[in-house]
Amino acid sequence: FLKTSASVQILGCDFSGGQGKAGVDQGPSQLIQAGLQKQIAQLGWNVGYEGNERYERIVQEFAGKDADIGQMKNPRTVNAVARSVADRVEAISKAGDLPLTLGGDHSLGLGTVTGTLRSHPSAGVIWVDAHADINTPLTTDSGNLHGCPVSFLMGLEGCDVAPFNEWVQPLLKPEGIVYIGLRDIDVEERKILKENNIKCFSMHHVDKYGIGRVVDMALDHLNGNSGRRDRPIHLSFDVDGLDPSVAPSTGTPVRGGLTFREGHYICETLHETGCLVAVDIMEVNPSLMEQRDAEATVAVGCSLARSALGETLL
Ligand code: EXY
Ligand code: MN
Ligand code: MN
Ligand code: MN
Repeated sequence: FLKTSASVQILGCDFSGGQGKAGVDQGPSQLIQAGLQKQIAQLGWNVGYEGNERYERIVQEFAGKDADIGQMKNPRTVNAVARSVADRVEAISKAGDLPLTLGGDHSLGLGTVTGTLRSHPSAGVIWVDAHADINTPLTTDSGNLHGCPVSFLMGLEGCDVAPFNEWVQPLLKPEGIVYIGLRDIDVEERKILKENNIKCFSMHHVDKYGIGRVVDMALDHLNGNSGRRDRPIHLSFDVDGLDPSVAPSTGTPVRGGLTFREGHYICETLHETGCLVAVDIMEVNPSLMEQRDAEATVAVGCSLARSALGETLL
């Protein structure tokens, strides 16, 4: 696999329905206002940007008509938005461009990874997060679907439910994802991760091995320990993977996270592989914490994206 795209298409997903806090739907517009599009252009990419009108329409369509299904909150809205995102990411990717999706809450990951896997069925996923986002409709206590996208991607028990089963396919195999940064996992999620033998580098492993070896081992795992580095990679970066001192304005902060450099190192190293086919920057919520915290979080979201697109390479 050799990536040849010279164009990035930014997909702004102003969506918050996968969790309960307002404001995460302002993440994309803030990242854009901070100059992300121009910053990426300066790295030598052609850059397009598409905003949120399509998702706004979906949110309005279901407003007041989206009762819980079992434990799941806002299921119809999350479903329709993820479905639409999947179609866009697939189309962008099939056109040979690199989709950069800005969230918005991480339920969007169901859409982005589905889109990538339709275009690159062999792609592997690196999911940077404090959380595993692998609850199922049967195990979730919060009912927040941003805690569930990975289980839907894998078609785990309990995920064959309406309305998701109208389109979601189990495209992701347990060996096709690696986590980095985990430190807040629910009891039942832990069971799921163990039973499915899913590769997890928690903060404990980052401390133990250092981020350099962790990223190396993550890439080795996705490449079947073949020594090659040619599997297409989808990076889904939840900014709460970073320490709250680095990315304070996010809905579910957990202390003890990745440093500024560790986060950027991941992005830089994945860029270096030449195999990145999609990038998500998720869970930036500029309405949380103080103004200066919001600005710092937006700035780090921009710089993570730039690193994934090659900024620091000389
Ligand atoms: N595991 C908890 C839940 O399912 O509600 C917390 C999930 C937070 C998910 C954030 C987006 O990464
Ligand atoms: Mn997440
Ligand atoms: Mn998270
Ligand atoms: Mn539970």
